[in-house]
Amino acid sequence: MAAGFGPRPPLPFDSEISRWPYSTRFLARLPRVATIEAKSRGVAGERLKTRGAQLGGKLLAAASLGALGAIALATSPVLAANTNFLNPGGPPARTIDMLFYVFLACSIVVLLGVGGAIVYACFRFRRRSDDEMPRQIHGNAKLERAWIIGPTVLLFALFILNVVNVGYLRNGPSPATPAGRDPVKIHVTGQQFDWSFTYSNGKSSVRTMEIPVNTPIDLTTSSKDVIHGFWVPALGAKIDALPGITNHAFIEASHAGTYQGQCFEFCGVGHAEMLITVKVVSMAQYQSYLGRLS
Ligand SMILES: [Cu+2]
Repeated sequence: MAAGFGPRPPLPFDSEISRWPYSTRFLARLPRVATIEAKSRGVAGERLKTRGAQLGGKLLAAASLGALGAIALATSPVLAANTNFLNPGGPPARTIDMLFYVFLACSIVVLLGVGGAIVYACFRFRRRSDDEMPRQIHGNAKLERAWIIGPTVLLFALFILNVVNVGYLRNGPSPATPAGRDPVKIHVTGQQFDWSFTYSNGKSSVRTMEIPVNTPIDLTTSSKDVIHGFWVPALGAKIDALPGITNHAFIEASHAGTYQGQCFEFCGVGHAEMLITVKVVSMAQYQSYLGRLS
């Protein structure tokens, strides 16, 4: 009998082969496994489609709400008029915008400088492996001087810029200067929930104030009840109207037109109704308006 044709003696790793996932038994079951997998993929696909449809529906609902909100805001009488403080209607609003842009530019420079230095340090001086200790630094006199002197100079410059302009923004151009013109005095009274404006001849108007163009308006404000806030963004001043205290502000318009404002201190349930309309007209029209008031 030829040696080697008898039954093969079991090999020590046969049992391992039978446990291997791709054993003969497993391969024989493959078509069934493939069917189950395909089915489960189908179910998962359906679930994915359903979730996609739900998400699409939510996005559509959000977009519709957004569009409705935009239409409601666009047709609002407040937004129909110029209420944008970055679209100045006169010299004080232009001065406020100049201050805003200077502060914004300085803030951006500081943000980029500090943020950039942090990001740079994170990458440049990071620990590159577990057995590496980054170089330890115990001070840098030049850098320390720079970050003390730099911000001090910057803050002092911004402080001076504010000090130089705050008097003008509060009181208007001094009559003694070339830009000085006699101001028109108007007293603003806030009460729940209306504004009234009393002119130099003692006559008053409600909600709508008329002022002459290119003329400083010297405003005094007070309140009959709670704290209100007078603000017509495109013309400048933002000033509280306080009960028992007379406050002071200055506005001016360079062009004829209508400007809208709103009480900016929450003063009760009718706060949203406390709109302010300022009509800017020529001096002749203003004088005629004063004559018509009762
Ligand atoms: Cu209010």
